[in-house]
Amino acid sequence: MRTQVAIIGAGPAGLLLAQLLHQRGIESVVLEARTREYLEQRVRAGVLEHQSVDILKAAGVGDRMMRDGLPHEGIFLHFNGRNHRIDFAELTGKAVMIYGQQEVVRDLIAARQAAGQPLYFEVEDVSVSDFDTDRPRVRYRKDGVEQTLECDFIAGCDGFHGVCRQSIPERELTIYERVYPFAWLGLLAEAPPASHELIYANDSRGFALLSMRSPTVSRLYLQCLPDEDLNRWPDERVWSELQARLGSQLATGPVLHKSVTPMRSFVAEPMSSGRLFLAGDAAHIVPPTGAKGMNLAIADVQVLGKGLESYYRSGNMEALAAYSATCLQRVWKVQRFSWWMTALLHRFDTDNAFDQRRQLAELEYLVSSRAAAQTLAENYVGLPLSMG
Ligand code: RFL
Ligand code: PHB
Repeated sequence: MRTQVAIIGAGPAGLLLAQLLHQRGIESVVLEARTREYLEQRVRAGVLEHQSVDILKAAGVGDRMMRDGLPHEGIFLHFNGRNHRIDFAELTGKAVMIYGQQEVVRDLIAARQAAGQPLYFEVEDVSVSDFDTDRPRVRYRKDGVEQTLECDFIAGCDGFHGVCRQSIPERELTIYERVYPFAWLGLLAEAPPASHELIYANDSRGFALLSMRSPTVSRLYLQCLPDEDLNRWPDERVWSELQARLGSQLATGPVLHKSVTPMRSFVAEPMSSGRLFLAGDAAHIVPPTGAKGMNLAIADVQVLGKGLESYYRSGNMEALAAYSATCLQRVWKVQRFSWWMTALLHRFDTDNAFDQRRQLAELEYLVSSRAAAQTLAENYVGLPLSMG
């Protein structure tokens, strides 16, 4: 089998790249290890930057998002017993969109199928090779049959635990990493959110976040131990802890999903090797506090799609050669923001009373200085791609 671009992974990065290429008449094959049902139900990100919204609309997959998504023009920071609003619309003229990652994935899978383009689920034993030549290959097994896919380029969109980054010779990559000494316990519940906008709380008991998926479904998080045992967290304890940290009277309801997410910052440089290009979580991870992971994946494939388009139009490799450097400029700014939001809002086990007062002083400064609030706002709604 032969195609122009072999895409490994059908998360937001892989599926959106496939759609961007299809719009430009470039052929691709998408290979995914999991089932379609699993991808469409996996509860993950929920916030789209304004630029991600524009990219999804231009990709022709924005209809349901524009109908069912919730545009938000600000967030609340909760500390010292009070909520303080950061007004994105006033500070930046922009907003974000609340729309679940699994809905983005659902829309992209539907678009791929409507276009009649190849997307294979439950593919096993994927391996990538020969990307240091102009005939890269992907081997995999589907329904028990070994297959080889020859291509011009491989897009490694297979997430943090995928095979693509691991196939790049170790000596070519530099890894930058920080693992945080806490995790998030996340709850999805059938309960109307207690606030119409997100609340990020810095509380002496630890961080908490109120988010949502719709006017009747709440998404809530609280800082917990990195190896937290969910058995220690029956629903009643989670609700009362959230209530205490968020300082809001929460409407409770049936819990649809409960899980623990470890937190890390991670960058692999460069984001390419020969004709293999890494995009999204395969190349970098951010702690979820800034709501950036899915947005970085979307920004990466926008750059990669343009690079591939330029190659197939004119045979020019220049934009592809610049792919890694172009993305990393922005990736590092987003890494910095995600680390900063995390450091501002969480309790670290190494913190003492001085650190806690310093955090509160920084929060006070943020909500009393327009310059400081604007810095948060312009990063949260999303830095432009050109700031790369
Ligand atoms: P994904 O979504 O992990 O997709 C990779 C896909 O590759 C498949 N795969 C393979 N397929 C074939 N062969 C192999 N060998 C394969 N190995 C893996 C996997 O099955 C999978 O389907 O990566 P992608 O596309 O780069 O997208 C990244 C995002 O998923 C991720 O950054 C976000 O979910 C992070 N994130 C958030 N991002 C935001 O922008 N805003 C948020 O509000 C936000 N909140 C979050 C988050 C992540 C969270 N968790 C659970 C990690 C909240 C949480 C709790
Ligand atoms: C979410 O709704 O899942 C969410 C919102 C904001 C974050 C992280 C996750 O910072």
